Parts: sequence; C-alpha cells; structure tokens
Amino acid sequence: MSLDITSLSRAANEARGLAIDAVHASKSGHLGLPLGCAEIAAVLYGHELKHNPDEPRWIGRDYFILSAGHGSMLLYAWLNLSGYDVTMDDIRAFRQLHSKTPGHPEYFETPGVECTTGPLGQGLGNAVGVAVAAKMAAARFNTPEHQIFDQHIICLAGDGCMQEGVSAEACAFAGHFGLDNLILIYDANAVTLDAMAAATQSEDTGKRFQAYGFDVQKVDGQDMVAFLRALKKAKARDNGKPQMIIAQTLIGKGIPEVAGTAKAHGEAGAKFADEARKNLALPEEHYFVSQETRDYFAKHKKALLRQYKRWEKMYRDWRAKHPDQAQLLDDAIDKKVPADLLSKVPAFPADAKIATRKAGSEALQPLAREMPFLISGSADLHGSTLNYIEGGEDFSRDNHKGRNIHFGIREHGMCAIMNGIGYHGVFRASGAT
Ligand SMILES: Cc1ncc(C[n+]2csc(CCOP(=O)(O)OP(=O)(O)O)c2C)c(N)n1
Repeated sequence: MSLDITSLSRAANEARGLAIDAVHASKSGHLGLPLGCAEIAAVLYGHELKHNPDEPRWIGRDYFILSAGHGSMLLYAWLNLSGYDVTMDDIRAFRQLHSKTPGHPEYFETPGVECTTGPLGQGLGNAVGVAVAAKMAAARFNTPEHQIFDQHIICLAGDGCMQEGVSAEACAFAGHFGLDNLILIYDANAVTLDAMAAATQSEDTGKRFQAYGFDVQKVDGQDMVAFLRALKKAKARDNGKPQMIIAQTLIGKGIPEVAGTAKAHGEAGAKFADEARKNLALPEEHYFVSQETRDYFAKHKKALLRQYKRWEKMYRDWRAKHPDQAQLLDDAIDKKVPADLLSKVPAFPADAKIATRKAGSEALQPLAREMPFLISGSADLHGSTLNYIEGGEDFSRDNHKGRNIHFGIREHGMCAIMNGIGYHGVFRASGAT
C-alpha cells in the first residue's frame, strides 16, 4: 500500500495539536519531540508498524520503544489515534497522578508502552535487550514454516540518549552480536535541553555507529516518503547489522516562535498555543481529531487485524504440530516454574566453608535445568562470578540459542539489556559482575 500523505499529514498536525493541548493544560511536559517527530510517528503508527491495538502484548508484534521518554505525548497521541485503550480523557489527564499518561512512559500504566523510559539512554539499552530476546525466541521456537517471532525492534532516541554512556555500551554490544532486528531512529534535531547540541557534542555520531557495526542512513525526518523508504530498507536488510536511521528533524515544528531552538524542548512553546493551533489548521475545539483521521485509522486498524489473523493462523498450526513447544512458551510467558523448584537447590549448612559465589554457582545449575528460559550473563567475569550455565552454550552472532551472554566489560549496558530481555516477556535474565 502506498503512503497516504494527505491523511497522514493531517493526522500529524492533529497529533501535534494533542501534544500542545495536553502540555498547555498540565503546564508542564515536553513539546519539542512530539512536534518534531510527528511525521516519523505518522509513518510508523499510520503505515508501517506491525502491531495490534486490541492486543498490545501480541508476541509477534514490532516493538516501538521511545527511549527519549520525555517526549511521551508523542506516544500517547499516536496510541490514541491507533485505537489503543488510551482515551481522550486519558490525554486530558496528562501528567496527573495515577493517570494512564504519566510525564514519562511507564510499562505497567499504559497499553502500548513497551518500556518505562525517561532516564536517557536506558530505553535504547532496553531495546537492545528486547532485540536479544526476540532473536533468542526465534531460535528456540520458529520452524521453517512457522515464523512465530519475526519482528523488528524500533527505538527512537535523541541526542541525550546518544550522549549517555549506557547507549554506547549497549550499541557496541548490538553491533558485535549482529542484532539486525534492531532499528534505531536517531532524532537528530541539533538541540538538547539547555542549548544547541553543538554546545556539548561535535562527534560524527553516524560514523561512531558505523564503527560499532551498524548500517547508517541519513534522511529528512519530516519527509514521510524518504523516511518510509529508509525504514523499509532497514527492515529488509537482514545482514547481521543493526540499522540506524539518522532523521534530521525540526524540534518544536509547528510553533515557529521556538522551533529549532532549545526553547522548543520543554513547555515554553505552550504559551504560543493559540497561534500555533491556527497555523496547523486546527479548529477552536481542543483535543481535536477529525473524522477523516478517525476513519483513516479505523481502516488501517482493519488492515492490521488482517495481518494479525494471518499470523494467528500460522501460530495455531504451530501449536497443533508442536504442542510441547507451545506448552513451554505458555509457561515461559506465564512465568511458571516447577512447584518443587526450591527443593532442587542444594542445602548448605550454616557453617559451610564455601565461597558464596561457588554456592551461587551450585544453586544456579539445578535452577537452570528446571528453568529452560533462565539466561545468565556476565560482564567478562564468568571466571570469578561462576554464574555460567553448564551446557547452556554461549549466545553469539551464530547461536541465538545460547543461554550464557558475554556482555563484555559493559556493566551499565548489561543491566539495561537484561531489563530489555525481561520486557520481552519470555526469558528471565540474570547477570553478574
Ligand atoms: C539520564 C538522564 N539525564 C538527564 C535527563 C534530563 N533531560 C531530559 S531531556 C534532556 C535533554 C535531551 O536532549 P535530546 O535528547 O536532544 O531531546 P530533545 O531536546 O531533542 O527533545 C535532559 C538533559 C534525563 N531525563 N535522563
């Protein structure tokens, strides 16, 4: 299907309006990213992302992770348009206590939110972890005729995420381990919170990621056709390299008084709301979504559900042909463990003369035998921490079944990646240093 520019441009401006109204009403929040990345979100949510708003945790979905969590109104607006259970009343309650629309996205609060983000860089580390888990799940469960796990992990990150060290650790790991299911969109808007990004960065980020082993493309992030082309290329590559799309955007696009400057980052633009709304061709009515946009997304959702049904048919066939595997997967997702699990762990007398790490290793082995989805990793210290799963093989570019992850000396990245593995929902990750 070709890109419906007219409908998606309209939707992008209405999503901008939702962000302006919500930030204006709550007198706080971040307008820059939801305005600057509206076209990117339009292409994702309105065209290319594989997902099911009626079943947000569908295991076959693409994941969209907003690492730049301060831009949460981007997520809430597009989840609402897509038909998730994020209502206009939820958007009216933006940043209010106990709302479904907290200042930064929270995994347990909002359907369609994949990771709790806000601490810059962490979401990108989580995305690498989800990509690891998706590779592991594909290796364990897919068959030549059943591609149960066949998805992309798409992460939107800004200059802040790029500057934080945790993302460097996680992305160097992603390049080394060949996570070509990861697509990193870098919102390169040349602005951070206090100042223009040039005040604190002068590296060539694209070259840095190329050096990590990423394929790097550069596009105008406001050009939906160009962005979709880059996204499709990234999805098709399948070449053992994570993908990066550097999308040059105009922060705060739609509020000319602040666009392109550090003032656009937060709520400063909200005082120009009335003028901005007029320029975006929005009516007086606040929290406005046109019938045309609702119709577009209703139609798009039908197409998504057809895609989902095709997957479900294949999934049912897989379950019928591989009932033992299906049971394993159900148990993993339900976090079931054998009732007598603890009885498998050796008992140690209180005065045992044994190093705790050695005792830990002896406890780990039977647990790993009983829990096939337990993963154990180390930041280059398996030799000391003794948490290597015997017979569990190494996770590598060529062996995604491996249960031992060699994180390298990247402890911060290891933690973010382990959390990402947890978010994916099938495996239980542990790590040591
Ligand atoms: C680890 C961490 N440090 C600091 C912050 C505070 N903070 C939030 S956004 C931001 C600037 C981010 O700049 P950028 O990623 O370019 O976002 P943009 O201005 O493009 O929205 C800062 C310093 C944070 N959320 N997390």
